Amino acid sequence: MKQKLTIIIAVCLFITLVFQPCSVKKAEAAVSLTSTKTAVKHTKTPVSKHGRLKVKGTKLVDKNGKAVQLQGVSSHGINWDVGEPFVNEAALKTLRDKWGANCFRVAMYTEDYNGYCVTDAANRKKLLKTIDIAVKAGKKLGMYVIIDWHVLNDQTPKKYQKAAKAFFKTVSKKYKSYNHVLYEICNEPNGSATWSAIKSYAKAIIPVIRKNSKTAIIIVGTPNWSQDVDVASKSPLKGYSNIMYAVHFYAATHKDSYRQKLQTAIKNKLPVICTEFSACEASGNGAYDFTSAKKWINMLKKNKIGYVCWSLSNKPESASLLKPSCKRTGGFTNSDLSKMGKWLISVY
Ligand code: IDC
Repeated sequence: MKQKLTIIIAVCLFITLVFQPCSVKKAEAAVSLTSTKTAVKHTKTPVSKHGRLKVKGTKLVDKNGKAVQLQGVSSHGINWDVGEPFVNEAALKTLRDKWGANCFRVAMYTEDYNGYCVTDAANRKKLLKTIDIAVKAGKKLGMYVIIDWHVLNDQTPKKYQKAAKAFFKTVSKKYKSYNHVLYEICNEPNGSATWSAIKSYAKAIIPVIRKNSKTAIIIVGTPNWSQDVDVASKSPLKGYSNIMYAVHFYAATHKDSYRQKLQTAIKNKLPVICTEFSACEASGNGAYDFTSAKKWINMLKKNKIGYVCWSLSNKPESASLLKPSCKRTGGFTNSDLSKMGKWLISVY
């Protein structure tokens, strides 16, 4: 009997010693690659869980009226070869399952390098195809997809308003039966683009989308590279539903005074969403300021404001979530991630 007990204890000890370090290692790997618990165990996809999103008061809410926080990743410009290749189902699946993202933003520049408004018909078709790949992948994977009309060099969205109307007519018609598509109608108005000019543009575009989709979320950029949400909050658009306003930040450049603008917008009850951010400088390069970035993220989490990180690319610049050496376009592993990429998934 005593001998039997000794054997049992010895076997138990053996099992513990051999298998425990192994399971600990596995758990560590899971933690370093996946940050949220839900990211590991999807019983339902984000879209099957939340359904069509709505704006209620200042918040984005789901089909049951419960607040939802979007956590997303933005493509780099799909008109660049450092952006387009990463827009595919395998990449989005990794973002959903390993990173904990529930949203993908497909960024299409309007004027910069081969952008939609300055390129030829063949390339425009290719850009629409890339958007379609993102939308279809999002549908299959149950992830929200933001279609972003990426105003930047063009400064004022009024410049290509006619093209924007045609574009949003096309995409809102094409995707009218999909409940996972959101429209961002002007990434970052800047230069002399005033809030009243942006509002006039929004008033031209919103009805075009509403003709096809009565309820899709429409995100409006704000002056000064989508920083002046305080200005927008003093004079929001009237008479429309499911409208949100964009705030963007690059944490090494935009600190307390910019967070203050967001605080003002929150106080004034503006429905805000952060559709672009990074921990680096506004140039997309330079050093990271993770302390400032954490302050932003804490503020966003506290107020349940969604956030989308720039960008899914291996371009050698600080904002890229992948290392320049990453040759994969999907199925990214931990070693493919840049310092920014690793930080991001630790925050989700
Ligand atoms: C940057 C890209 C960079 C590209 C440049 C083009 O990271 O590779 O050459 O655009 O002008 C924004 C813009 C976003 C910028 C990003 C970083 O929305 O297009 O991307 N940024 O500069 N606003 C603030 C920063």
